[in-house]
Amino acid sequence: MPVMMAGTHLVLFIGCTIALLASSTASASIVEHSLHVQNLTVWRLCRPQVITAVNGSLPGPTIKAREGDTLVIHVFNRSPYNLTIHWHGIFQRLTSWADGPNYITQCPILPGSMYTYRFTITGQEGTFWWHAHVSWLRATVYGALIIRPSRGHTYPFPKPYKEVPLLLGEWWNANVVDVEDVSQLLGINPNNSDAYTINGKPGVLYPCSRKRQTYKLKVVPGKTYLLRIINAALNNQLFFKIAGHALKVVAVDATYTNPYVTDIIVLAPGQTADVLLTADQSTGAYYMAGHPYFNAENASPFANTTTTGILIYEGASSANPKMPLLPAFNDTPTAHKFSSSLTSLVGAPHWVPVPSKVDERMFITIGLGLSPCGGNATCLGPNGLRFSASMNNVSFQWATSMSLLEAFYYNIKGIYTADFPDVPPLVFDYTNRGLSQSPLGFALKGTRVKKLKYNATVEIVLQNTAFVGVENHPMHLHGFNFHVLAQGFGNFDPINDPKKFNLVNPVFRNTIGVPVGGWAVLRFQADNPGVWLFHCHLDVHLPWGLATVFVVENGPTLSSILPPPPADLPKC
Ligand SMILES: *[C@@H]1O[C@H](CO)[C@@H](O)[C@H](O)[C@H]1NC(C)=O
Ligand SMILES: *[C@@H]1O[C@H](CO)[C@@H](O)[C@H](O)[C@H]1NC(C)=O
Ligand SMILES: *[C@@H]1O[C@H](CO)[C@@H](O)[C@H](O)[C@H]1NC(C)=O
Ligand SMILES: *[C@@H]1O[C@H](CO)[C@@H](O)[C@H](O)[C@H]1NC(C)=O
Ligand SMILES: *[C@@H]1O[C@H](CO)[C@@H](O)[C@H](O)[C@H]1NC(C)=O
Ligand SMILES: *[C@@H]1O[C@H](CO)[C@@H](O)[C@H](O)[C@H]1NC(C)=O
Ligand SMILES: *[C@@H]1O[C@H](CO)[C@@H](O)[C@H](O)[C@H]1NC(C)=O
Ligand SMILES: *[C@@H]1O[C@H](CO)[C@@H](O)[C@H](O)[C@H]1NC(C)=O
Ligand SMILES: [Cu+2]
Repeated sequence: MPVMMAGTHLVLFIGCTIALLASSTASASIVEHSLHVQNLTVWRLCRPQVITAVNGSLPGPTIKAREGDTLVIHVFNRSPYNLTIHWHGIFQRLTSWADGPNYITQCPILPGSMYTYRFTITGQEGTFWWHAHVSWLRATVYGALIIRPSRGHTYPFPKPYKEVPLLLGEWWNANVVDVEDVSQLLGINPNNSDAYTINGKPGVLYPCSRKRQTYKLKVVPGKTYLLRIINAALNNQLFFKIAGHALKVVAVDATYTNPYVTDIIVLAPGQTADVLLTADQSTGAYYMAGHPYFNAENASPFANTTTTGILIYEGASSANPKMPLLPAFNDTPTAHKFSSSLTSLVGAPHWVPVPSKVDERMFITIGLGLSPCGGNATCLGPNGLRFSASMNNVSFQWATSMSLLEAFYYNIKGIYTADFPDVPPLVFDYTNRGLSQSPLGFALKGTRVKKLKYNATVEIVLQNTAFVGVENHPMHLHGFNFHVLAQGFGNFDPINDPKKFNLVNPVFRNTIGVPVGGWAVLRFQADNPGVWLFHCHLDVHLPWGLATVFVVENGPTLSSILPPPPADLPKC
């Protein structure tokens, strides 16, 4: 039950000595929920499977609040695994402790333990989601997090008749933790998933899924629905389409966009899109469908199946729905057209202009590589090596003895080094497909972070590399949104490409699919002290090291200093 705190701007944290100013208008609420994480046996694809699930459902419960509210979420870990929860897209202003990534901002919640996440939603509204940030648990531990405008505020588009979360997911006929462990042990690609899902259901194109395992959305003719679409899949970008219907994109990653009408959307894992759908076609049934946008070159086979749900008009039969024609799996032009057509809606709620003065410039290569197997283990990757990934020739090494945030806060040495390089060690033809070995060599593992002064403006060129294979990596930044100034294919051209920067209304988001064999330029303002992970949101690449961390120092005022950790923060 939300507890009202009418007529006050002050929200006091219980068990915490500081008071935080909530930004909102007349009232802000405390929204309190419990999440119970435990084994659940579910039937999918003709067989039972034990999964780690939240509150006995897949996806887990949708959490709803308003801008300005304080969320208090008690997480009970009754699963056999270490657990943390991340609130994807939430800035966590002055609450870096509640961000969630394992060993970055906290130690895990041990099996049998609980932890309470407390944070206030300041200056953000839209479609977010929550998910586990340990191992591969997010395959089944995820749900929607919907932030509505604060009381008295409205959307910058006509109020929809209904709002519907659509969570796209990925399903294994296996224990996902085992799938991940085996691939790590052998240094190889993990097994592909067995299905994609819409709100946890695979749909009619998979065995035993026709009746109860197909998501259905009933609509009233003439009404407009706000679909809050979330790509919660582990390792695949997804095309999504609804037969016969136009989709009007009005927000991505919880920032408003100029309305963009399309019949196809593409989302990378971690991205969200708010889409208006009007039931303006002839009364009947229509499939919605999703399948991968797969762009890795020289890659092993991928999960090339298709998930479906059914849109049914009131009064219509669900028989013989029309099927949309999805793009080819490797249709990069269609994916790129969608991603590069989005612009932010100037003047919309929480709109932020592009900061003009840049304090820190970084050029970061992102890509796959190989590394020695290690010890006397046996790897089954190419030439007996293991797959690896790096940013500027650093393959991220996860800490294990404490979180980086504790090391930062208590000034403990030896957990990380603040020497993540601003540029790669070598300038080369990054996207040359003909190289038989990486000019960078074997990237060394390291917990190397980039330190930023409070409120520094950071501009990053992300450049994909071709060794092992080019691929569109969805890079996700914790703690901030970034402006996407430009993106393109091939090597970034420092002379001519800056002329194409959109400094007026670039899309403002938390996850960018960097074009395959290409580049993207981001800019953000580091106005939030704490420790923030920046990583590829394909879970297959995360343990390979496709990550780094920004450590943002405290600012000069009370409202720019990170408060102490919550008393119940899990210990390692
Ligand atoms: C939960 O599932 C795991 C994996 O299948 C299993 O090892 C464990 O025994 C189960 N725990 C309980 C309490 O059922
Ligand atoms: C999750 O389940 C618990 C236990 O049944 C319940 O108390 C809680 O309200 C549920 N949480 C949500 C967000 O539905
Ligand atoms: C991976 O797939 C292979 C072949 O289908 C299967 O034998 C193996 O058990 C799977 N591994 C895991 C960990 O699920
Ligand atoms: C999916 O991939 C398999 C090989 O891995 C191939 O035989 C099959 O034709 C592909 N299906 C589609 C729909 O592309
Ligand atoms: C190599 O394997 C042996 C036997 O399993 C083990 O005792 C030893 O610690 C291993 N060495 C390394 C470096 O992993
Ligand atoms: C990349 O890192 C490895 C390991 O530290 C090093 O051997 C190699 O020289 C580096 N590459 C370049 C181009 O400096
Ligand atoms: C942060 O820097 C911007 C300029 O980039 C400035 O406008 C703003 O006032 C600064 N904010 C704080 C809190 O210092
Ligand atoms: C769970 O977390 C604890 C505390 O950090 C750690 O000691 C333990 O090794 C972890 N367990 C696994 C299976 O990773
Ligand atoms: Cu990746």
